[in-house]
Amino acid sequence: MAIIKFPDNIKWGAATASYQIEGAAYEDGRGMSIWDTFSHTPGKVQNGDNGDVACDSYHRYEEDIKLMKELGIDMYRFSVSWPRIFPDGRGEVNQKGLAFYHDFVDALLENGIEPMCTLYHWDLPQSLQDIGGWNNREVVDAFADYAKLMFQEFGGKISKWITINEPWCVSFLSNYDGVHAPGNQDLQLAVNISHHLMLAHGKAVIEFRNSGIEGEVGYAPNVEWIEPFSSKQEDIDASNRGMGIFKDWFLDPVIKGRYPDFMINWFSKKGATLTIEDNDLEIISQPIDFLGINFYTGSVGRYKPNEDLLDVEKLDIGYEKTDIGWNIYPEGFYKILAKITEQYGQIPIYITENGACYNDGVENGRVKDEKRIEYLKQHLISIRRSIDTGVNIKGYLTWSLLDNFEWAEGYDKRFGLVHVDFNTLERTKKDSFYWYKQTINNGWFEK
Ligand code: JJW
Repeated sequence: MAIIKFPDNIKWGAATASYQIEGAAYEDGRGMSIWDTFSHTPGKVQNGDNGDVACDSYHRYEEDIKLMKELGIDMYRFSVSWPRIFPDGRGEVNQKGLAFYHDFVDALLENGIEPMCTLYHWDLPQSLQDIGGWNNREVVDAFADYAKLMFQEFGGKISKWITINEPWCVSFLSNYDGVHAPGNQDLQLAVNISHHLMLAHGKAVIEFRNSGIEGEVGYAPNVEWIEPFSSKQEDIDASNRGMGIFKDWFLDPVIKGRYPDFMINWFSKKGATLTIEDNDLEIISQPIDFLGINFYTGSVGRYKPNEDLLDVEKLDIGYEKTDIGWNIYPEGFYKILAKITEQYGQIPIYITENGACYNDGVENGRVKDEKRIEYLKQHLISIRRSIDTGVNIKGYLTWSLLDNFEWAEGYDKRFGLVHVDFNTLERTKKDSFYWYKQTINNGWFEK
């Protein structure tokens, strides 16, 4: 048995996102988002689920904050629904939307919980999709205007800001694989959108600095570790592409001010070109204050022509998997953090998402999710090891506080420390909730 102890100044938290928890989809002047459209399109989401009600956190946030307070988190990461603020994405501001987030943030602060606010966690206003979505540079400017308004409104209350969550999901998963809204399958579109997202990020950072408010701004790419199957160069290259589409493609432009040639060349080989306008890279590479990293999984990668976009076959070498089918690979968490630090320096990092899908139900008022506890322990051991080797970890926020709407997977895939009954909306604390509470309280756990 060992004691795994964390530095006193590490911040502990939990994360959620607006469309996944809020519900109240038609209330108080909220406009439609691409996830309303997508989830109401038959065949797009498992069981035909949608976010109309979700966890009903829009109405139950006081109860949720009580849970956070009991859990003892320092920080809560949530996202703002852009179409609650601008029902049409731009133009008229919806005061009721702003009022909701003021009440919510005030309640967090009264309870001593620091808000970390994500501006874009996937619920693009449908009106903006109607003019081409992220493929249209007008949408980039609409995002900068929305960000500016939020900084002005919430300066002095919110000090940690994330511009874009998981740009790979927003571009490739949503516009090449077609798995998430808006569900396109077009590589050129996905490449354009990935660049426009980075531009939107950079413009928001400029707005943040110009606003003069206190605080820190960053963004949150999701990453995976892909271990080469062999020492053959073709396997190493394939694995680097497999990771590159998450890591280098979305980190190089921000931190180094240029896109990685090996990825530009690969996309062009697959028929898509990257078009950059003058000054774009200067805007994108504005200094940021921290990096958010979302990590869940990884795999072994082997070169296989025409297997997928990147010609990398992700092998199953017998990993244990969570209930969403993702490999459990805590070693990969350590490795990707070491690699990011090697490539980009000791930039402050918040782990903005890490957690496990297990679908355990309530039995006699209790949820025995010991596998989630084990997953969290293994990944926190990787964090401990990362800190020891010089990765600048500032905080750890688990995904998620609550079971919620897991996008195309619907409500069946549960990531929460708190169980939600989606018929009654009743919340039940899982065993992992009590374990995390104790870990936060102690600053260590036993393994
Ligand atoms: C990959 C599916 C075929 C969220 C993926 C599907 C098959 C090419 C979880 N992170 O709910 C990745 N999440 O909102 C943000 N992250 O491929 C937060 N990534 O593709 C969580 C889904 C995801 C995915 C899901």
